[in-house]
Amino acid sequence: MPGAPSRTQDVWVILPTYNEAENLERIVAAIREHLPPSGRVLIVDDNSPDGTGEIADRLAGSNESVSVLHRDLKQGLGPAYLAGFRIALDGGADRIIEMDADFSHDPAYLPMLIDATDRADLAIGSRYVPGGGITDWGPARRFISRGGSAYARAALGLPVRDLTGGFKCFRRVVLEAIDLDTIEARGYAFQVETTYRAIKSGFRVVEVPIVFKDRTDGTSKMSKSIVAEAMWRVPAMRFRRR
Ligand SMILES: Nc1nc2c(ncn2[C@@H]2O[C@H](COP(=O)(O)OP(=O)(O)OP(=O)(O)O)[C@@H](O)[C@H]2O)c(=O)[nH]1
Ligand SMILES: [Mg+2]
Repeated sequence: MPGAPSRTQDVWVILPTYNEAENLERIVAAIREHLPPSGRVLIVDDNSPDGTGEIADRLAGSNESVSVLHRDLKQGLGPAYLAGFRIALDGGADRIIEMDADFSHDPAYLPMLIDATDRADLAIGSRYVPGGGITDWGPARRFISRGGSAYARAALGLPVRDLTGGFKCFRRVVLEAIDLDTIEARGYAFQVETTYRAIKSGFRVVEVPIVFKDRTDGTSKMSKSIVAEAMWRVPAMRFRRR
């Protein structure tokens, strides 16, 4: 229709939140600064007790490009992303981005991550390739993260350096192909599983360097059970009938 606003809504950022009241408004503004004008932000909030959901509603009310999915229960990152992916796919997304809401993933990297999917099907923001890194983490956290990626790489025989990171851009074909309905992982294992399935399905995966910053506001949802889940679920992925 001549004069109608563009309906192209090609890039969607899925932003899972649980108690990110201190970060949400600032991160959404920063994301929008770095997205193309047609880009969209979908906040997936699991009924955060700190009022994140109300902030999300306010942002969605005042920005046409922002929307919110409210879920009743905190079920972990994996189920939140899956619900967000389905909405993005239904909405016609061409590229779907995962990122944290706590500024660990710098929105300034968004254009680079999106551009990387011109030559690949999945682009991973990677801490463990030349040019990538981590600021502020102590030795214990570094060990868990690096060890986790090395463990998954060895267990699954994958050539990817950063398997547990959560700053990724998928082409829609990848999410359509990897059978989202059978992914049960909730924590880091979710990141490993989506990349594993993408590679097993024959898609091209690239790692682009990012420097990951520790969160300064809000609290971590990292837990022993998330690490434990990854320990058993990652090797089990190999034996899953696909
Ligand atoms: N919707 C939803 N979001 C979650 C859940 N758990 C974590 N998140 C969000 O997922 C992102 C990553 O979680 P973080 O707590 O930062 O986990 P992390 O990066 O491993 O830990 P830190 O380095 O301590 O921040 C953040 O935006 C969280 O708010 C959940 O169960 N549901
Ligand atoms: Mg974090």
